[in-house]
Amino acid sequence: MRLVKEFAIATALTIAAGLSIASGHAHEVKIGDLEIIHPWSRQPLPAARVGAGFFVIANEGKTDDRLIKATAAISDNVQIHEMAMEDGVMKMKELTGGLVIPAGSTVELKPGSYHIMFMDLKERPVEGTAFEGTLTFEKAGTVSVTYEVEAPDAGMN
Ligand SMILES: [Cu+2]
Repeated sequence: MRLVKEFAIATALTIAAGLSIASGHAHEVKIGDLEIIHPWSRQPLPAARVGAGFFVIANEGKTDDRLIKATAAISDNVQIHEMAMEDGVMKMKELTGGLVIPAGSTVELKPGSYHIMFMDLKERPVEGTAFEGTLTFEKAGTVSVTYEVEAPDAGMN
């Protein structure tokens, strides 16, 4: 049992080291008329059981599209969230109908706004590493993305 656990930790460290990348550079991926720019995440605080993902989606096409699903290696339960006012308090809410990306516009997922929520983390993202995920759009289809992990307070001003 002990050996199994140590092996699992060693494997996890190897994977993390292998994915280690220089942070801070822009990276983007295209699918159809959509461009997904700089997917990133934050190392969660020690007590947190969830993580968040952010990026910019540019729709250069002439028809609206909709982000309907997201997956990630670090979570089996990935949701699309918005922040909404409820009884005078800002709260996170799942966008069960997906997130519309209007034709010819840009939608930004960022702290305090729309974001991808990685529930019940299987693996905790570590600053300076990266993890894989997918995004599925109603029209453009499914695309693979790589989230670069930044510091726990990244994006807070
Ligand atoms: Cu959320």
